[in-house]
Amino acid sequence: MSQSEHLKALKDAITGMDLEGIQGVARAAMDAGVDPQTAITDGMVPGMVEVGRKFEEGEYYLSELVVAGEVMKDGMKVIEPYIAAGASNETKAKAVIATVEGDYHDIGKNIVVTLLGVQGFDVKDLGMDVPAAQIVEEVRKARPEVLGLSALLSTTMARMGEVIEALKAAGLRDGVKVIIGGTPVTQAFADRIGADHCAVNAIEGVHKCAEWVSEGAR
Ligand code: B12
Repeated sequence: MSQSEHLKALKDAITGMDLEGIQGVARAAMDAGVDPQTAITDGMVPGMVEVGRKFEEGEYYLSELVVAGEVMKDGMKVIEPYIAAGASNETKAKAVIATVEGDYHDIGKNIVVTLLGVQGFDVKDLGMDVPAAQIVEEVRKARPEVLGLSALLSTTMARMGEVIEALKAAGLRDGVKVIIGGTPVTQAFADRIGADHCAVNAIEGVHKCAEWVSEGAR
């Protein structure tokens, strides 16, 4: 099988909600030497985008979203160790990351956590549905160079602004770079709420974090 056939098989396993098959498909891609990051970004993620489109068009229901999410997570379990094996451990900085309150989407955030780890970040992952007060408390305790926030819903993205306001109120905003990500967020939104950067995707976002640290961010 060629690389593009492996990527298509990964995408099809997600859109086909192939819970039994995904790990075999992912293992075959890794055995064939497909780059693990490419397997995620050009294989599984396009599958999730397709699932979202079908949901929007009424062809898929919530149950399908749930299963597709599980399939993606099972695939990640196979692929993640291959990414971690290439870890550079160069950065030596701290990051705190969370999906904001009211939002139960964590697949994209989890990819960011993995990639930050590969860059050598010591990552504290607070999970999903995390209230602003808890995020601020973690920043106070860990004093990370970077805070990453994720939101996938147009109804929860406003929470990111609340986190930044709470950081300011606690006198912690100047000590940390804030990066936001997720499908509904834009650079214009980041500017409006006072975030430092809006990630185009996980890879670009993690590069930005590494750049900040190499510039001596804080
Ligand atoms: C899977 C999924 C779910 C799963 C989530 C499972 C899980 N554990 O995450 C479940 C079933 C729980 C779910 C529920 C709902 N969902 Co949903 N879901 C999706 C779906 C299909 C895929 C999301 C995904 O995982 N994509 C793959 C990942 C890898 O991509 P990503 O999250 O965008 O992340 C990438 C980047 O954005 C970036 N990134 C993300 N976060 C961050 C953070 C930082 C710091 C950085 C640097 C980068 C970064 O990195 C990632 C890799 O590049 C999307 C459709 C879509 N196209 O996004 C809908 C979607 C997000 N859901 C939607 C909706 C409406 C819902 C529900 C309200 C449905 C309902 N009626 O109940 C609920 C809400 C639940 C809640 N309160 O959160 C809508 C949102 C519309 C909107 N704009 O508000 C979407 C867009 C579907 C649609 N087209 O209508 N969903």
